[in-house]
Amino acid sequence: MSMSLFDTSKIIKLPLQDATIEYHPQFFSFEEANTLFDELYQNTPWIEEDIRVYGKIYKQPRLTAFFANNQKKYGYSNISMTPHPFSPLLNAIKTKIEMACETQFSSCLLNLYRDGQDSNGWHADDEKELGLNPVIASLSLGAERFFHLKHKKIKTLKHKLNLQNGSLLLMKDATQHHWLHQIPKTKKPIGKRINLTFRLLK
Ligand SMILES: O=C(O)CCC(=O)C(=O)O
Repeated sequence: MSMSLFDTSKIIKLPLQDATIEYHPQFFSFEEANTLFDELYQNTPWIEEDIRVYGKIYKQPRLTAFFANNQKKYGYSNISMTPHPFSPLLNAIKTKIEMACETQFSSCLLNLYRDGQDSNGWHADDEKELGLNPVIASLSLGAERFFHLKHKKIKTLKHKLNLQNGSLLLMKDATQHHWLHQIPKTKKPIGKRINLTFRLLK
């Protein structure tokens, strides 16, 4: 598919203390985003990982797949993911995002939220291999889901935004140091959502 040029006219900077977060609502048009969703949904080697919570094993409440341009494994929450090589489609998405945010990425974690019962609990993207102040570029495709943010120390500082189909969220500077984020479950009947988070693993 051909991808439209990046439109800088609509970038929303979230006014949050101790964070640098930009939201690009229409990074991809709805039409492009729907095509990307279908291709990634069909052609990604999705897996359902086991996670350990307080010594008990559960199924992770979403499917995942990990891609990188090297062999480095990525570990979080007792999970160690071995990368697949980037597909031409993922490489094209990566290049467009790299141009937009003037940052190079080495890996991409894909999450598939099958319905409102799939979720991603409170966490920061602060694994050691991401280094200090990582740039995390997070692309949303498919159903809209709420993205919650809360400050680690100042309990009154919270924010939520609805991540729309085709949108890109950029988190930079000390954001991961000061803030946690989550995708909560919802009882609303909603469709599937794919999220791609591009990262540079050191
Ligand atoms: O699905 C999302 O928008 C968030 C994904 C996320 O936080 C992660 O993979 O670390």
